[in-house]
Amino acid sequence: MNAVQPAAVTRQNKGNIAIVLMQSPPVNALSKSVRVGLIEHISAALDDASIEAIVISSEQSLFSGGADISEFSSGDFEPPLPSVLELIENADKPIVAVLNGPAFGGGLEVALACHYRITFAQNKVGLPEVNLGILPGAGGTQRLPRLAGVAKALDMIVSGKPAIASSVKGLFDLVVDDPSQLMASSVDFINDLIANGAPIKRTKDIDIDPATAPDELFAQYRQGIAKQARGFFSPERCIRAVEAAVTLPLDEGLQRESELFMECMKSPQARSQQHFFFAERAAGHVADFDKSTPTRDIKTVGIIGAGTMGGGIAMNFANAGIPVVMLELQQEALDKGLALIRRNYSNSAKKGKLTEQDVEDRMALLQGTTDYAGLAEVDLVIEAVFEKMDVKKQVFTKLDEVCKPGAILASNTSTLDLNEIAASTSRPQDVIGLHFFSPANVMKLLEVVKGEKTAADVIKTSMLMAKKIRKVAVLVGVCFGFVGNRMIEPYGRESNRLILEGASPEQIDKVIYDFGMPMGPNTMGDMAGLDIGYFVRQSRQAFIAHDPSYAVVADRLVEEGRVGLKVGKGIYLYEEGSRTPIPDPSVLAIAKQEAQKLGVEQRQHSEQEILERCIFPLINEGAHILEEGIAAKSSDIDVIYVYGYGFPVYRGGPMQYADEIGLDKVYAAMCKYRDELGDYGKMWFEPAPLLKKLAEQGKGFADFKK
Ligand code: T1G
Repeated sequence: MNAVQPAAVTRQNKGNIAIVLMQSPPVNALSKSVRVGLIEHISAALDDASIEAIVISSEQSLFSGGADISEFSSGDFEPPLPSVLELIENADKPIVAVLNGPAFGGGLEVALACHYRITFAQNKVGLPEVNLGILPGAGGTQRLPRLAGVAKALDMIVSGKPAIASSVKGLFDLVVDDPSQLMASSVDFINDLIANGAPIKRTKDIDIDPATAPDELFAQYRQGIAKQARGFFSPERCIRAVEAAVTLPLDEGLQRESELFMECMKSPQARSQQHFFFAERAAGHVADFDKSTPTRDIKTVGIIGAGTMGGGIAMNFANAGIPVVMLELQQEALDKGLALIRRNYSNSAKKGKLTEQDVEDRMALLQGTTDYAGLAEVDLVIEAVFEKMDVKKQVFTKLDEVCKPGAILASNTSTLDLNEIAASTSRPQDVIGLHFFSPANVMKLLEVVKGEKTAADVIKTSMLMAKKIRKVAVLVGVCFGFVGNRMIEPYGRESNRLILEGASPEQIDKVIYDFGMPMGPNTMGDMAGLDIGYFVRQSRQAFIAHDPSYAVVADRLVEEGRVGLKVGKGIYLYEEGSRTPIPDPSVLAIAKQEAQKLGVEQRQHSEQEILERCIFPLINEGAHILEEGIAAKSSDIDVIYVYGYGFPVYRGGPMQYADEIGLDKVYAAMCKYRDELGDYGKMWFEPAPLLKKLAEQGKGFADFKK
């Protein structure tokens, strides 16, 4: 016997007011049952002669998170949300939306179709559909401009960012300061409506004064968003929908909105961005722990190293109100680190992101010590010391001596073997990797690295702690480079090899930039410092010894002191104080010399070859990572690449991108380069067995479960 599902929508009459409540946890997504329930209860209230007004509100802590994204792929939109909104807007009794919590997407669109709207000042409302590669498809692009003005509506719709309710002038008929007074104030407001025979205010009756939306408004807006909207499909369609609101009556505007909505919905970008919405959340659903796994209480955190990395990590905890003890053995280094953090906070205050009080409150949470004993009582220690195994082992041996039982001992290593680090302690079950990406106080990604012996409660505590410090955590296994840095290696290798084969750095970077990465591999290498890759290659000679050409040009540049932007020259040249890469013909000359030495033939390369040779080996490495269980699912890899490396979210991440173009194409290209690039191809383009298998089965990485 199936348990009876509680009704997704309820109705109760309070005198002559019908209260219609959505109750569909966790976010009142406007699924079919909610849409059917709204139609049922609103229609019943309209037919009930004793009812003179109708309230729509929520039993949940938020009003509604919008349409049910998980239903999109079903293609079943019956009854369509716009039909529910037409019922509301055309009703002959006043319908009042009482927003008792955040209202996003279709949730806000329900409120926009109502005749009156009430909420509390600090509530949040938004139309975030653009983040899903679509646009508000239930009247949001037509009704919000009528209520809140074109400029505000344009910004909310195209940015997708939530707004504080009190900042959206014209949207609400009553805004109360105290949320606890919301319902009482709403009932009073509605009783007044009834008593005064207030009119039924339909948004569709509002015409937009064209003078408030001159053509230059849209032209300037397009220009203003050009950089961050680069490559995206839906922002432009959002703008066109709002333009329609200015010139067309509501019914025609809704038709135009619907056409643009379907244009977006059919795009690969919408599929990719909706994939990513769930991928980001699924990364936190770690199969390794369940409700019965306990967690450890983290009241104070120790950070070893007050340099750029350690300081950035410390800021994350101070921002979350968690006290930090920072250890540097030299007082001068400690003072310098704390001063850098204060400078960072002060800069945020200058930009208005923090108040001066915020700065002082956060700095007060940051204590320093020059003695390991200062870490004796912390619940979690994170070391951010030099990336060398013997240094890490010394630190962990010391932590094993001083830290209290049950303290979690974490390494911020970005490539080293966590199991080897854990083995230098008597408590490997308490050791975990917390790989922050630099700058640690900015980048959202955190690779949580589980060692062979890491305890389940340590994993669960770390994953939940990541959420508390507003990081997107992905659980990964131990291998060189874990997931992100392991996959970026073939990407960098191919860029170096293509330069050796005669491609110019700027040609490579343009192809990759046009693909949607924030910058090409050569610009990225110069910015990070070519010496980082150089030292990694030096430490991995055994792994690359079979390829004498491996990054030979980059190695030459580093050996000549050209380590990148920080010294004004790397693969590119840089003018004093400028970050603009300037191509340097001498790099091509070095490539030509080295190619001759190695017998490598130089030639022209198509953009397609450059793109495939940089991106497909990265994907292929992801397939190996899945086969080895280093990542639990392909969507975790996507989350790492979008948040850690700027992979365009409109492509969903490297593994989603591969699934979208078809693994058969990726497999065929890998085989092509394996067979056409001589010994080099045989060395580096052998398709991963999982890629081969899935391609032959006509499946995608998303179908693979270890
Ligand atoms: N549809 C389906 N599931 C949703 C959902 C939605 N709209 N919103 C959240 N979930 C799931 C989510 O996957 C997670 O599931 C759980 O709810 C808690 O989410 C016609 C077409 C509302 C601010 O884009 O921004 O309306 O992982 O962890 O941190 O114009 O969820 O637990 O299994 O994020 O408290 C537009 C998306 C839809 C808002 C709450 N709306 N959601 O944040 O919880 S398209 C959005 C959010 C649309 C109309 C168009 C956030 C939240 P699980 P959570 P949270």
